[in-house]
Amino acid sequence: MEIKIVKKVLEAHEKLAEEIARLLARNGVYAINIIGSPGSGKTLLLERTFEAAAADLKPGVIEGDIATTADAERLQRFGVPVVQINTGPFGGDCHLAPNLIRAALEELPLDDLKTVFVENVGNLVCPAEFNIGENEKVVVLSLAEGEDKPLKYPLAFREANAVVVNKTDLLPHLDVDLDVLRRNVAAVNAGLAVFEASAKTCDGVGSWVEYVRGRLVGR
Ligand SMILES: Nc1nc2c(ncn2[C@@H]2O[C@H](COP(=O)(O)OP(=O)(O)O)[C@@H](O)[C@H]2O)c(=O)[nH]1
Ligand SMILES: [Mg+2]
Repeated sequence: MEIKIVKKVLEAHEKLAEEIARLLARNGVYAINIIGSPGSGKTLLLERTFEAAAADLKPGVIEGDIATTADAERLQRFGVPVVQINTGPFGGDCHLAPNLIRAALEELPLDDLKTVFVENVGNLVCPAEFNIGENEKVVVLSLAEGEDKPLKYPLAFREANAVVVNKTDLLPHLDVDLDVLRRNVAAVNAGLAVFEASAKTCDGVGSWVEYVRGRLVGR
């Protein structure tokens, strides 16, 4: 009996994710689901991305956090539509489920948008398990987390199309070997596009922005 219930919930999630994917496609909107640990730099990378290319990317944002509207507030200066989801009132889920994404999309002017960036709840575990109808998942991993994280949290790296290795400006202060990190990423998912960047200094951010622009070509 219990197994049946679990299966039904998962089926409902999958159906909703498919519905979201159709809704996005109908509106010609490309959705990127950003996954990463708390503090890896997801929001700062979004800020840098919008500084560089908000006019072209015409982004909308769904911000996922257990509590606060802090990240939504940080993005307000760009004048882009932002919806904040707090999972705290719904039991503090560590991921954004498709029903929440569906509700958030209703608050976004999809007609006017070319991209939707979802900043998922900060962690490398739960968000990797959910298809939310996005076009692709991207992991933001900061160098300070250590080079072993792709091996320890392989699903996120397997599900993603790209990883932004952030905070490269901290390299001189850390005992992290970038070559080992690259090898670990490749061991988990050889097809993953790897960008090395510092959202602080903007070093390398351009290549990431070009990657996103490339996703919109012909759409
Ligand atoms: N040194 C350095 N700090 C960064 C970088 N990116 C983000 N930070 C800092 O790391 C902290 C967390 O960043 P935030 O964007 O809030 O991470 P999020 O929790 O993943 O959204 C903030 O103090 C940022 O200023 C970076 O590339 N280099
Ligand atoms: Mg954030």
